[in-house]
Amino acid sequence: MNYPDLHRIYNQPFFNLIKQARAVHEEHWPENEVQLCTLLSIKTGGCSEDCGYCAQSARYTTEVKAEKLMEREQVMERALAARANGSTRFCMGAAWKGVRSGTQKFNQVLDIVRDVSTLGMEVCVTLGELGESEAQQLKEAGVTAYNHNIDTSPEHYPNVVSTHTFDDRLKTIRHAQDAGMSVCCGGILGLGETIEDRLKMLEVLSNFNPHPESVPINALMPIQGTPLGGNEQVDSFSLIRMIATTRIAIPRAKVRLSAGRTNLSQEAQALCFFAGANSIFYGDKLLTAANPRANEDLALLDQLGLSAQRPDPSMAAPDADQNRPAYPECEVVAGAGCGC
Ligand code: SAM
Ligand code: DTB
Ligand code: SF4
Repeated sequence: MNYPDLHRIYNQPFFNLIKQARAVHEEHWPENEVQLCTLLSIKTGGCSEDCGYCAQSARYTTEVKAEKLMEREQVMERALAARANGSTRFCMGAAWKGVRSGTQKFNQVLDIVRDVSTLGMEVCVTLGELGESEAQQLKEAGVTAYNHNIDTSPEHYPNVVSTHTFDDRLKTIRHAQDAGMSVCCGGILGLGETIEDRLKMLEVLSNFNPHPESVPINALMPIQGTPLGGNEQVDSFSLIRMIATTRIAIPRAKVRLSAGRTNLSQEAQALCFFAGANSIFYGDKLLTAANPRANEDLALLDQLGLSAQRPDPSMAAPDADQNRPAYPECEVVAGAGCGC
């Protein structure tokens, strides 16, 4: 979908927008289900990158202390607990610029993925930059989906991060897609961007070919000590508008109401589900920040007559549309090619 269409959709009167989004949602997701995903930070803090929102960057003094990569036995314990609590996707995050084949840390991650993939849950990882070979090995080890967000518009990205580029993000996404992993890719609201930036981000996401399997919409959780720690909380109506517009623009993707739910009323969350959100992070913690308590979430879903979605661990990546060029494409995004 292109920017003018997204602008028109987003700027309708609020009720027209959520009504349109609801119709698209019911057509593609008639089951009244919400996917429950549990996050675990398997390597916390000490990250070389300077993402201005992140508690885990080594460049800022935050409450997060750097830790080493978790052992596979500990990770398995947490994955088993997540499954016992009803989670169907287990998402493991690492505070790294990226991973490289042949390194001890990457081999350790592959072992963790092999173990977790035996549990019947969808396995998601978010490890930063990937090349072709790393993506292939993760796929073979049992990863279902790779999370790598574009976070904001191409224009606003350099105002938030200087240690890597928007195009670097797109290249990693291409490598994950080429390896046959589903891509989980979305962004954050509240980084000092305009509504135009939010819609330009959505324009990029909606032009992915194949489309992203899931789109996390995070609301900035301002972290003291980071450059964006003093930013205002995102207002609920613009979050709901963004979710509705995402549902309309990418009908078959799961739209995940992600970080920032601790700041949302249950009524605002209900409107997000009405407008097309059908996935949440579930469990008392995100990576380092707080999330609503699991029993409160289950009570909310029950109140709304929503049930937990079943896992689909063998989930194939979405099919590409053969009538459109593959996007992101390395040559296109890098100008001169990425050398991969
Ligand atoms: N290091 C990997 C990367 O950057 O892709 C994975 C972890 S990173 C923490 C995953 C995503 O979490 C970011 O892309 C961003 O969208 C989201 N995120 C991080 N800090 C956040 C915050 N303070 N508030 C909201 N979302 C946040
Ligand atoms: C995503 O889009 N949001 C998740 C997940 N992908 C990895 C992470 C949210 C992080 C919130 C801040 C924290 O816990 O440090
Ligand atoms: Fe590192 Fe990811 Fe945080 Fe950026 S968002 S500082 S890459 S952990």
